[in-house]
Amino acid sequence: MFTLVSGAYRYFTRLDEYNVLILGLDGAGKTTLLERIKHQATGVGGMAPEKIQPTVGVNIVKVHRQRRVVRFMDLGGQKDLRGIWSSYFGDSHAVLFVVDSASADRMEEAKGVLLDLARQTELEGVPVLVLASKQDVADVKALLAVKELVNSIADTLDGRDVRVLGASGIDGAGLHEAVDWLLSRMLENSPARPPATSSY
Ligand SMILES: Nc1nc2c(ncn2[C@@H]2O[C@H](COP(=O)(O)OP(=O)(O)O)[C@@H](O)[C@H]2O)c(=O)[nH]1
Ligand SMILES: [Mg+2]
Repeated sequence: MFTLVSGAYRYFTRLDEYNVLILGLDGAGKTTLLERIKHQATGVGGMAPEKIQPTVGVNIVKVHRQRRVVRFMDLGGQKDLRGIWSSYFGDSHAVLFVVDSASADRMEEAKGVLLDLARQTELEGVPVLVLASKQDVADVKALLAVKELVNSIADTLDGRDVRVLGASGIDGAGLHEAVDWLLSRMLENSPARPPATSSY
């Protein structure tokens, strides 16, 4: 009897947790997007964009959706900090890759980094959402350029869920859709990558 009751208790208090790695070049807009996601999810917080400093460690924001927790982890994107990304790969359930769509001159560099991620065996099969950031200042062609970037490495990304969405960390455009898409794909992929569990 006790096991039944404690089993039911565990079931109803169980929280599934999914980890999303926010990756991309330095200055792509990762931390600004994360602060906006936090603001949209909680109605509070969300650092003013002009106060955001280049990320050195890791910024973590937890968003509760449909009795699940999505833990966004924003890692520093400077070249010499990218080495630590791999220590988070094994525990991640999705990648949110941010490309500064207003910066045409760094597209090739972003493509190289995304290609490298797509080749990592520890990330095999995880859904990848590519966010074309700074849509509030980019022109229409910018989103197309990010789509082309992703198409050009489609062979390497093959076999996983991939989507490109426009977004802005300043006005919040695209972010609800981004979180919804990530959660639905992580749920679909959960037989391959089960969530971590905790209880409330
Ligand atoms: N206009 C505009 N500027 C942005 C946006 N997101 C970030 N920025 C600016 O881009 C710079 C780098 O942003 P940050 O979030 O620190 O990039 P990170 O290095 O990828 O974390 C900052 O000056 C931000 O204010 C956006 O959506 N629109
Ligand atoms: Mg940052």
